[in-house]
Amino acid sequence: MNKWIPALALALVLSACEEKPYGALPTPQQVAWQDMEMTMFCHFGPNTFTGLEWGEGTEAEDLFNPTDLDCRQWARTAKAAGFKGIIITAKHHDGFCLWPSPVSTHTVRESSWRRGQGDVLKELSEACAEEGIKFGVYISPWDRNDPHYGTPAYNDIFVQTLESVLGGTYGPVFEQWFDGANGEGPNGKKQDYDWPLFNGTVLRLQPQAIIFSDVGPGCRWVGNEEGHAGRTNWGTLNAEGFTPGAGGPSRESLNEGDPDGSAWIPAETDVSIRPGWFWRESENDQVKSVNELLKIYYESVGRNSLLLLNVPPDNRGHLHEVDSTRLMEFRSALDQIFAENLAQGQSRKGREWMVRVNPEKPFNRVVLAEDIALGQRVVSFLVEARTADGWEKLAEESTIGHKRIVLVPETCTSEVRITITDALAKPLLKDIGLYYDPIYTEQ
Ligand code: FUL
Repeated sequence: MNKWIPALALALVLSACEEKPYGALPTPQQVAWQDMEMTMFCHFGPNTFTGLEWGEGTEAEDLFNPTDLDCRQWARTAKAAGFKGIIITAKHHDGFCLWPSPVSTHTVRESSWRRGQGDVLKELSEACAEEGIKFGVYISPWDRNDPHYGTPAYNDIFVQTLESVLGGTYGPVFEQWFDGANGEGPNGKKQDYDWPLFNGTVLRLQPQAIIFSDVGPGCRWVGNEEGHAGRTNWGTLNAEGFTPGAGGPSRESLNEGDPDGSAWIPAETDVSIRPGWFWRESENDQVKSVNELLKIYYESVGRNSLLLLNVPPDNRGHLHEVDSTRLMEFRSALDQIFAENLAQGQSRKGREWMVRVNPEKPFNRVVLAEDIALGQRVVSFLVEARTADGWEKLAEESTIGHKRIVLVPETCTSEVRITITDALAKPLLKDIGLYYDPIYTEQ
């Protein structure tokens, strides 16, 4: 007999058992992106020295003068806190470039910082590579400095701006962040952005990059800057006909996604650890508490979203000690909460999953995960605990996606039942976990 026949038969049997994908699917890059779960945002530039949120674009280049830039400290801190990458404001709305852009005269090169030889992108990309975390960039299309802004020539200049960052000098860029802001330039005009051209340029130079904008294509804005994804949150969205910024979908759609969305565009939750996006001395005592950070974690990562937490470097070029200490406290809280999975084995019958638990050990968090590579399916589910009088409802919730953390009352039981009450296709749970959080208090 041909020795290949049994192997072929086995392959056929295996493929018959394979689950079929459903609906819009993520690319492998989008699956890897969502697995990162937490990334760090660094807003840094002239605003760090002026206290403004939106610089005018007329600031003297010499204003940018970090006294002790230490990108290794940013990368080390980010890594120790569990962030898998850093996205830096390479160019914010004021137009100042943290690298010597060949198409701008408003850059680090025109400043006296390091005698005009400095390059923040170079230092940060090298520091990220050394620490083994990823490097990403925010390049604002809105530019309050460029004299061409508001004319068709600006779109080509913006392409050259992108080329100088994404062309290879700084290595792989995991995410390109496009905010939708479209204000007036120095001549009082607004720009008609050529999004297909901008997105095409990013993907030509960095084909693996995830492009963030209000409507993707790689990931979408979550619809608020407070750190909350929708309790219902689909990774899919109907983005046709929408553009980033004012032409975007409603904030509610961005927050919840669309169950029948034709494209996989998952939500990214961007929020600052401080009141502002940029560092200010006066806000050193307003860094979010561990409890606030845990709430944000539960309502972003725990609701099928990636958390992009802004930790803005200070005017020395350090992550301030108040922020870095808070991040370590946040990390140790997460480590403590998720140290022990109290689920002791599970079995499945149709749409019901039974999970055994040691009745001596309380839990108050239920963590569920779908296999998103095959599409997001679960519309609603029920969590119940076995009691002497039958099943007691602990929670009734909607979507799951990459990860769903359900906060339930502190419970001791021998068995937990998860029932998928509605699904777009056969539900596929990849993971079920039960944990005990002794730290977070709901407010
Ligand atoms: C917005 C900007 O206008 C804010 O300054 C900040 O950078 C935020 C993350 O994105 O579009």
